[in-house]
Amino acid sequence: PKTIYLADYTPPAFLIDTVDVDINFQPDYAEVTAHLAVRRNPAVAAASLVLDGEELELLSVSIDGVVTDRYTLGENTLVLSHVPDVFRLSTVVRIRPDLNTRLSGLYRSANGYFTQCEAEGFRRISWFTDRPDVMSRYSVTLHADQALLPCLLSNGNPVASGVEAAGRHWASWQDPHPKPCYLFAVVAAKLDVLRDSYRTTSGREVQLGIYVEPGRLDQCDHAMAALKKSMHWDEQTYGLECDLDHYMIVAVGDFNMGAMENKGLNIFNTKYVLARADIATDLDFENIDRVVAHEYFHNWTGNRVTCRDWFQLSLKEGLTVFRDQEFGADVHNRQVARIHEVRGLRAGQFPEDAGPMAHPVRPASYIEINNFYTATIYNKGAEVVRMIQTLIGRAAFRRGMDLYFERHDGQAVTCDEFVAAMADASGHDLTQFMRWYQQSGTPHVKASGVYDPAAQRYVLTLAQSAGVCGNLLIPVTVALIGPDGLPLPFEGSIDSQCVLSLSESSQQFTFENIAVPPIPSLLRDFSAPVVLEFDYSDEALAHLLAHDTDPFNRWEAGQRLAGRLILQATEAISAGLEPVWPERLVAIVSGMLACSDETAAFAAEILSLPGEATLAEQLEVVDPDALHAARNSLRRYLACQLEAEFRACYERLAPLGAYAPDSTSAGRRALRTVCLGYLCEIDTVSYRAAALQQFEHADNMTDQFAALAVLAQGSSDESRLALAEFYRRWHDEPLVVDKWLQVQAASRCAETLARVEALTRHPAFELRNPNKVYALLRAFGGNHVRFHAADGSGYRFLAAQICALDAINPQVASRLARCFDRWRKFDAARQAHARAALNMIHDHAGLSRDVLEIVARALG
Ligand code: BAL
Ligand code: ZN
Repeated sequence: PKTIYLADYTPPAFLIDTVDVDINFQPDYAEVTAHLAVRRNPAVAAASLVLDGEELELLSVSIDGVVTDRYTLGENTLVLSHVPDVFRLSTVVRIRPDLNTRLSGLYRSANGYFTQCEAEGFRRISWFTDRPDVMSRYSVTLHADQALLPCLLSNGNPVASGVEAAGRHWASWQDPHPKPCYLFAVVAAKLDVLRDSYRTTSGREVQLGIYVEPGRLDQCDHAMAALKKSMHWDEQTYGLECDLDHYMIVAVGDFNMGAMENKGLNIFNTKYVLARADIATDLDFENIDRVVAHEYFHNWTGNRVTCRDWFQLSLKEGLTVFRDQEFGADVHNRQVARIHEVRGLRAGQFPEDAGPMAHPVRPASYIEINNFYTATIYNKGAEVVRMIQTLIGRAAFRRGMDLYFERHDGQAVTCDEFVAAMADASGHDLTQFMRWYQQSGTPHVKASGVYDPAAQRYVLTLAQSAGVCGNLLIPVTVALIGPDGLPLPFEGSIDSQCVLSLSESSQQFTFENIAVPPIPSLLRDFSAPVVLEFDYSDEALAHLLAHDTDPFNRWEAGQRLAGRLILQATEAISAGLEPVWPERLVAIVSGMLACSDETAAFAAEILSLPGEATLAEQLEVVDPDALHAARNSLRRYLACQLEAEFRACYERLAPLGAYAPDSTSAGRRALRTVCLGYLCEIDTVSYRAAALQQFEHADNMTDQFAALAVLAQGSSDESRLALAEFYRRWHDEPLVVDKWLQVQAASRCAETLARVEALTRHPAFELRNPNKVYALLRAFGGNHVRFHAADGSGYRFLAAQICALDAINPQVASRLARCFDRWRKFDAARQAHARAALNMIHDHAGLSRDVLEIVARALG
């Protein structure tokens, strides 16, 4: 397969000003007629127009209304030589949406037809120059059977509709905004709709609609509220108003991604729309808020200003994730939101950045662009945007956003243009900062401090690891915590903290008039996506955990302390010794259990130990069994030492009334779940009975699923009973069935692999449905101790599933293949098993470009 390089970018040779598409849905095919107003780009000298197409049955090509055969059909190209400078190109193709199992382009799902065009799906619908810097005005007409497919939707505004012979109907839509073809969408389906409206600050009335499978309107209220909240937030925070008359969200159960920001016609995975207290957890409610907001925010950051090419993907994704993070922090719990972001980054992005798929926020090359919708583009990209805000300040950042839209509204641009707007609006030189877009890998920052009591001076030295592009500009937010737990004021500080700019390989920062020896609180609020090394003593960490005024760093101190102890215990267990746990922890945990309702969510985070995949990154060679045993041993130790406290806390946090998804009640539930988890480590009948009691009597999915998840970690009768009952109750709710699959695939039980294998044959599982694959197979691939089984059984199982899935849906198969990323972290025997499994995938006949790129890099 061909590698595509950023350095090879050239502007499009032809521009397409308007696109008129007509799609005629027939029982086993669709006929697509497209009329394109094409004109030569005067800036580019090229003789031929090269169009992209995939799996299109070409019926005719016309130029200015005259049918022509003067074209060349390549494997995935249609080349027209010697075309006029300005002309109307018409093509007619036949496509087979019912056979499209890749879910890219136009495809069938349970209630009708849906599209997904990002990144390169439009070429599976019609011949086109499928690249984001070709922007056109679209008119769309759809024809279909009226009874089977009553809703006919596309981008923009409905302009006309009518009936046709034989029980068919048609509808036309016009999108006034020029857009790249990746934002094109149509839906032809039988759906119910929840309608509402929103009046913008300037008085535009926007009609809102959420379209779902018939019978599910009672699961749409939360998404509608989230949409209105996001619209308001973007007006308040960035002065950005909705530019549409119609904003529609359509939910579909078969969808490769989470959701898609098509102009005015967002298509969502049902997972991020449907919610009701009895079927969705607190986390589901919060994720819906975030994803609805994310797609809405794309309307400006992505749609009004889009990407010049796919190497710039983070221009829209990093920025939009940053915006949805800030929205989430404002409407939920800012401290806990930041902790979740960093947990996610460490569990997903840091390993990616240290593995075979490491790439810069702006990659230099790719084989398959769908493989680059990654944690690096999205989450590290968001951290990069956040660092700009930290360096230049919130007010200047807002000015930078205004300038970005002033300069680039309606354009397809690059990351350089975004950063230039920030630099110009703030007066900061961000030249060095651009290296964050060019360099892969997680930087390490080494810090050390020296206190001089005579001079009352504290000197902090910060050093960064050298990267291939040179030193980065790293914002390090710092405070100094005194022995009494109070932050020490110092010159130049605001609220006793400051942002240091680390730009050289090593720099010293001097703090004067420091009367007592401080403990530095470094990288506050996780001010940069780096690994911070500072030789904190256990006492210093306990002090920060108790007193740091930065909540993130309080949590961080706890994670550092627990992580250090677990890694020491892992070493001991590997050497055949029993781990020893210091008593200090007991008092700390006991203190956290005495929290208020308002701080319960935060306490739950402190009491949740770092995960195995995150800890594994700190080891040279990972022994997953020892790591797993060490982490569980610490959980059991704390549970035994603090049994009464955990029990009292669990009882104190019993539900106060009917379920509400607000953050305070969610925090109570989160901490109660943590307590139940610790208590069940003691593995007595009475705690399993308590979990079963919670499972049976919960009036909401959060509590019910939490109890199930705790029980599913064991193989007790209670566990079997709860799993069977859960499926009996919920087998008709696909999203709840996903939870049932996921909880079994994530179980630490020795028989998990056998159970997962059996579940692949269960009627609840479908290899064709991405949500089912993610719930069962990807969850198993993320089950550190079971996927990395010493005998290689986990690797062999997943490799076979990847090969089978690749023939159906390469995009999803390729995501599954990423579970192998860190195979080189393990011992030689495990590596041999993983290599054999990867070779088996690599040699599989007919392997897609998608999976090939991942596996070749892994074997690289
Ligand atoms: N643009 C792909 C889906 C998303 O990030 O919103
Ligand atoms: Zn996005």
